[in-house]
Amino acid sequence: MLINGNWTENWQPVQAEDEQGRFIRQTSSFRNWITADGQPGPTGIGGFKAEKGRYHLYVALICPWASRTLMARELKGLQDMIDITVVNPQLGNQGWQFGGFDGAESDPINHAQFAHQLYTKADPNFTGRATVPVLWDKKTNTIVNNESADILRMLNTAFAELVPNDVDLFPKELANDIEALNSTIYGNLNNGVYKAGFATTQVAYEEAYQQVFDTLDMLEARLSDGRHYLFGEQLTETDIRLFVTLVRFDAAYHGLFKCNRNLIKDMISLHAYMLRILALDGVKETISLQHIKAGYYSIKALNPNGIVPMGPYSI
Ligand SMILES: N[C@@H](CCC(=O)N[C@@H](CS)C(=O)NCC(=O)O)C(=O)O
Repeated sequence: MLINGNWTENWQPVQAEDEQGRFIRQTSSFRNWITADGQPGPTGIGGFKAEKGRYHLYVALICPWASRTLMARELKGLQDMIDITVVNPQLGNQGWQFGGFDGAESDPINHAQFAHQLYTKADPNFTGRATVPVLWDKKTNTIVNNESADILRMLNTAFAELVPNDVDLFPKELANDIEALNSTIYGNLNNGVYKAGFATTQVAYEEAYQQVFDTLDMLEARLSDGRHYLFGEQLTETDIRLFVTLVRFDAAYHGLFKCNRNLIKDMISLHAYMLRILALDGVKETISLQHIKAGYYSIKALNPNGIVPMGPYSI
């Protein structure tokens, strides 16, 4: 991580934990929003007007948080508005690196070697982890936002005038229900699998494992009435937030994070739902099982020899 703008190589997957050995995730630091007219969004300051080609998205294909933003970019048809760069999926002693892996690219904008250099360019005294996704503004040379939940939501509306699109990932009438289900899915599942994987005590692991599978059971029951998506026939941001975890589950969380009661493939409705979303235009292009496996299984603290499992299956 960076401390006052200096990189320290003492990287640990567990960022913080409570007295019971429970994993705690860092909160994001850049919280500005791209808006249609450049006015401030719900957090941060203004000045980030939606303009074609002005913004750049740095992502890792291993990363479920980055993957949310990539899916929104595809589903909202913003490929020509915002370019992307994919980092190397293996986290090294310098964190995320550009290039050096099949499908990983060099940085065409800042010519950085590591993602932490984007953070120090934006803030020379930055303290914190250099996470992806990073939404970069080429005009003012800074990070607009590094919180995927914000990016997912701003991409739903910011470019509406430039790229009219029927897809509404955050319909007003579902706002409260979306917030509530997002929160359950985030705590118990999106982050819950990390809590299981990075627990440092048996009790913290078992608690997280239980929450993961209780939530999967709840979602399996919800989807078993034949609905297409979590809220019926309309795909929302909650579906994106669930999908990115489901699609990584069997390849990474089941083995590496010890969430091994069953595979998603064994849950009939959830599996069908996952495949339904995977089949939407552009979604498959945002998923790389090769990056997912190589990335997760490169976490030395959990897999010291770096062996990448061959199974359980490809999608
Ligand atoms: N709150 C952030 C979390 C992003 C995050 O934790 N990304 C992970 C990759 S999946 C990361 O970059 N980790 C690097 C590190 O912790 O040093 C978001 O949702 O955008």
